[in-house]
Amino acid sequence: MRRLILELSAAIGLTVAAAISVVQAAHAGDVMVSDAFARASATPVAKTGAVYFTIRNDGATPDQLTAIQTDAANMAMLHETVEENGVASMRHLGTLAIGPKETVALAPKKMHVMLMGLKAPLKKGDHLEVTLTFEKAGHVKVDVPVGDVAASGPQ
Ligand SMILES: [Cu+2]
Repeated sequence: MRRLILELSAAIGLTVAAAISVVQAAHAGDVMVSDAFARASATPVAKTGAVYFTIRNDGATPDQLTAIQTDAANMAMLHETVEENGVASMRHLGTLAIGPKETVALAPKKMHVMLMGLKAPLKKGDHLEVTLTFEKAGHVKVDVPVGDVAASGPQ
């Protein structure tokens, strides 16, 4: 009996580990996307939101992120946060290049995917599906868990 319980718990442990790895990373070709998260909306009437993740290019040639799509919002685009004279503002980036063997992290105060025209406010615990299109690797479907209003990483 004791042996059976041990084997069962080992099997459950493996299942949980497998499920977590599926949630934490998605890839196509040489491109891997991991550590995705979104911030919960601060108000129930929020129309914009931000999504963050890390992109790694394991290939020997450069690739670039060319399009972002999600059913959670009317539009999703890449934004860079720039600070000039102490004032932070956002700038739209058309594409994002990822060099061979390079890792690029979207993070608060650096870069984010801006969701514009949210269909519903983002609630902690929700999951969004975001599809990233790379010039060479193609489409990568990313599961994005929603964290706290001020989340700085996946929780
Ligand atoms: Cu923005």
